[in-house]
Amino acid sequence: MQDTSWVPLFPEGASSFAWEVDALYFYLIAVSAFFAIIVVAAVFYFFIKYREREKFATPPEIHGSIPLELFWSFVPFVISMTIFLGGAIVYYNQYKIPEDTMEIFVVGKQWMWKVQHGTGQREINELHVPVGRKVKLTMTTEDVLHDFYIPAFRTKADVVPGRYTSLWFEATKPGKYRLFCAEYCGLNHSGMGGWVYVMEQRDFDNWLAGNLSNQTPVQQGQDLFTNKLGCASCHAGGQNQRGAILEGIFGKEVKLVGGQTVIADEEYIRNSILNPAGQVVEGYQPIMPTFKGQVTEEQLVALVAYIKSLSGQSGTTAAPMTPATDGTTAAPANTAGAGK
Ligand code: HEC
Ligand SMILES: [Cu+2]
Repeated sequence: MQDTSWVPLFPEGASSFAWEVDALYFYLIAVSAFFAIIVVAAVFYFFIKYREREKFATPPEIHGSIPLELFWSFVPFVISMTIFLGGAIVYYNQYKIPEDTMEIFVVGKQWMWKVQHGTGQREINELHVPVGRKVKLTMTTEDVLHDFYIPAFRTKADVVPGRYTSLWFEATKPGKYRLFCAEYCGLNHSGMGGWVYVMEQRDFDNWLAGNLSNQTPVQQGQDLFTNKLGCASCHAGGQNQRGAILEGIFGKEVKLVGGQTVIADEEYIRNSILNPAGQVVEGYQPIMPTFKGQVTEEQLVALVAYIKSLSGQSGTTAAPMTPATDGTTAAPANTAGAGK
């Protein structure tokens, strides 16, 4: 049973884990209803059984019962453990991001969602995704806390200023689904939403192809890196290299001055750009200037995508894309199979 759309109060379920969330929810309701009924029935039963029959009667003394104590300790323990385990499994499936995802960037802003695809296609308050493909959203916000919520996919995640958060899903049914901001974020919070369009892979490819003149995030990042922000003057390699080597660092451990090591993930790269003095790479002088206030969230996303691509991590299409050097875009290939 994977379809709960017949339940009047439930939104349609359209992701690979929607039914798991619903099943857990039904289970919680069933457990609660079961005990509510027992309690209410016992209340009425005792009402009648122990009603006042004569004034000032002394009831018989009750002594403890070990088997009874064991029984009502053990049974609730087992039940609460099934709730815990069910919750943990559903949580794990949602928050562990699988490897082979198509990455899409999302920047929240009072009061809109700005989306950019790996091919450069941009959209606002709309998100087009292919059906049967694992999609990862890497999200941040320009201003306050927001929360990206797609009820039909049974998933949501906070979008936090100054950080990247991510969320993944695999849509199972083509269609049009609601998208909301689920964190009160000011006057027009209720208007901060839109639609998710789940399309067949072929339609999605056509939709993407409708806008190939755009730069991809990687190309945009490269442009910022070499031209607009001048990162290349220190990081380009060769004899004049004064900055740390960026090729191949993504996902690897970086040794910092002071002996600490960190994993070079999106967050780390972002911090290295905004607050370089905070984590200085071993063997280098802290000469990198801060770029705080000079780059927008979208430019940061592009820089991160570019630095990732230097490690052979495109993360933007399922097909491995060679780091963009000549301004061409790898066409999104349909490689992912539909489901497990
Ligand atoms: C003045 C030279 C200079 C400029 C300009 C510069 N950097 Fe750096 N960068 C460095 C140095 C030196 C380090 C190593 C010391 C440190 O971590 O601060 C570094 C470190 C980094 C790191 C961490 C690397 C690692 O191996 O962990 C990243 C990422 C980075 N820079 C990105 C950028 C980006 C993006 C820009 C442009 C927006 C930029 N840098 C501009 C000199 C520079
Ligand atoms: Cu919001």
